[in-house]
Amino acid sequence: MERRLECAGRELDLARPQVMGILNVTPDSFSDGGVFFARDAALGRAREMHRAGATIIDVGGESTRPGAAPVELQQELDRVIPVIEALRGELPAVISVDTSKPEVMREAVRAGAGMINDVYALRRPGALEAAAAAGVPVCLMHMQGEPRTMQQRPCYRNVVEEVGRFLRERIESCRAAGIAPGQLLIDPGFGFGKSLQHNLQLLQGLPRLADMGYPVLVGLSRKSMLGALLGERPVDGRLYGGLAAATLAVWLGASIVRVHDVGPVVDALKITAALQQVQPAE
Ligand code: PT1
Repeated sequence: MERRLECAGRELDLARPQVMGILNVTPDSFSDGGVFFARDAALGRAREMHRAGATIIDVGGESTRPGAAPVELQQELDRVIPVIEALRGELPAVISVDTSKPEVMREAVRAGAGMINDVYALRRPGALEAAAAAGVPVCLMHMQGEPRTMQQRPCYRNVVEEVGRFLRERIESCRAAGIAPGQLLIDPGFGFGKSLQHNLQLLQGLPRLADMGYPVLVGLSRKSMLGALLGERPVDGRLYGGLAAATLAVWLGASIVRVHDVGPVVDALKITAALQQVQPAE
């Protein structure tokens, strides 16, 4: 697998685990302060995550968590583009844009984004073409259904095989659209149309996805899967479980972890990385 990923002039070293910090620019996640308040809060949060060791900042203006409703194009642009422009000038990190809309992909890359993170894996009309023209790496994620309803009755015969088959099909579409294989990352989409059992089987089966030869990105941070395993623990009590999950995911083959709690995860992954790199005793 290619160990260096070039993201609009900034390099990621995938020979070591990398941490992607989550930057939500959704006014609802900052009570009712509005878009300007959300923008300032987001910039402060990005600086903090970069200082704590995030090498990628994932900027999103539309929630895709279970039950979330879609956001209008102009609203999403108004939220993410000014933040991407400001971050590009200020931080040396890779800026990723978490979007499914081709217009947002185009504008975000024009504003300085070096990666596209699409939970719809470029299935929206025009997204394949927009990503191909943008020329930056793309993360293809698996989702069954759509955010509003995906947790109603998730169903698979073999979740690891089906997610693998879906990702291979999306990779084929990307290559046919002119996206180089070295520009692709894959993500099993934890929590996106999956029961607890499905999520655990996917984590266990991560080596099989990693064997496809593309860098694997995972998002487990604060998700309900952790809450369920911890006895219905609320979101703010899932940090230690999340550290175990991030550590295991990297040990099982993930190259990038998408997280809220950057500092703690960076520490945990120093242990994992040391173990991955130590020379075995004779
Ligand atoms: C993810 C991801 C993402 N997750 C990528 N992008 C979210 N590449 C947004 C829950 O069960 O895993 N990979 N962008 C957030 N989505 C969720 C899904 C948040 C489920 C919470 C849950 O609690």
